[in-house]
Amino acid sequence: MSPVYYSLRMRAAGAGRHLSGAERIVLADQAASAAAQLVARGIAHGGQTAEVHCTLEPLDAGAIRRSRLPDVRTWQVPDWRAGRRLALTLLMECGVGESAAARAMQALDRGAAPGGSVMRGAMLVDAQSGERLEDDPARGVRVSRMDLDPACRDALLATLSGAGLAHHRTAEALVLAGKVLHAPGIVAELCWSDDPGYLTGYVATPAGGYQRICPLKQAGDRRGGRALFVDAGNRSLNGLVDYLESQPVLFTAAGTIHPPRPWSDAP
Ligand code: WAQ
Ligand code: MG
Repeated sequence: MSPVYYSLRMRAAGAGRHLSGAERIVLADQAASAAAQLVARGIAHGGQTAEVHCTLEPLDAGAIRRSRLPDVRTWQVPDWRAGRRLALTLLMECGVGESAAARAMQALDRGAAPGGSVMRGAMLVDAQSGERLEDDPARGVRVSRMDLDPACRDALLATLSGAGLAHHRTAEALVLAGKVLHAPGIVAELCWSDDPGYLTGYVATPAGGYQRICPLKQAGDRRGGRALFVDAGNRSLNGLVDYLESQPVLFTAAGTIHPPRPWSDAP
């Protein structure tokens, strides 16, 4: 019998706001332990968590696409402001307009949801005009149904960890960016965490892969988020959102992982 894959999603909320979320693709015999892990993560928010929702849904195995993770580069910058300048440079190199990139960074910096709080999902941003395109600016678009292939998950995690990328955030962000980079009309993704202690962020582009920037935010800052830059001339927003939310993608191989390098634009 061929294996049955499930989409497993968790979201945790408290005091009327989103606290954390996660998405996995698991086999039936791993579903209970993976769900328990995500519930544990959802309630580990310093007593703020009021509710944790877990959803388990079978996937059509024939619809699953398999792919390779993006190549990884890590740039060490002198401080978070230099990190933002590098992010701007990388975004402009791949065709995002300067003001569109700057506006998106400003939105993430201030809290991209109405009222300055953190969004549950990603903003969709017109790569030229900088206009926000998502229907719901509080929820954004939640990229879902992607994971390391269960058949090689442990080997891929060992490869990442052997290259100095042991944090679960890195593997999860790499998987998310890997799915995003195959999306129709995507020019780039920009991300930094809402965790006040996790300062590494990234810019991902189809040509440049996954480029980590350490640091990309200031220590102690509780704001973070994601901007997905969309080619204005190639905008089938419904098709794009449907792919991001629903198309299952599993990663079966790592890309090239380059050693960390310093970057500075100081004279
Ligand atoms: N789809 C869309 N947006 C999401 C998703 C998703 N599945 N998950 C999170 N977001 C948005 C949401 O606004 C979060 O507030 C924000 O992104 C940050 O999420 O070492 O940990 O889970 O290479 O805090 C990046 C660098 C870490 C990793 C990112 O994001 C590395 C991170 P977090
Ligand atoms: Mg998260």
